[in-house]
Amino acid sequence: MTQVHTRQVEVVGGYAFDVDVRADSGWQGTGIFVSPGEVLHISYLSGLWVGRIGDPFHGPEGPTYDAYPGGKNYPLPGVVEDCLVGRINQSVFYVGRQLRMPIREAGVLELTINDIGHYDNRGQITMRVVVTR
Ligand SMILES: [Ca+2]
Repeated sequence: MTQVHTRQVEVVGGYAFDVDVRADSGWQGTGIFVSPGEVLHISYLSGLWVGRIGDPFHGPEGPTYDAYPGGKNYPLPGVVEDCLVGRINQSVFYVGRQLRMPIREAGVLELTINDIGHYDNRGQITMRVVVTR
């Protein structure tokens, strides 16, 4: 697993991190450990990526042009390809532009693009991850 660049930033009432997620890599460890009782908030800050050279760049919501659901061997099957998805242990979930999710299982947050062919991907996006109790 790749370890991505994570920067801790100051926020009121919790701790927060800005995480760069690359399009040309599979699961990327954020180094952010979450525990039951906490709430995970993820929101889009900046950047664009693409899952195939020549297609229009887009954000973590996935393409709005020529979009298809991910196949059964994708990180999150049945959900639009090239969107941002997350994983804690074996539990995979859609992130997109924004997520608010209570934590039920302790683990490290990982992020990736919902794709299996990373060789033709370009760009990266930056997400803000806030963990509150
Ligand atoms: Ca691709």
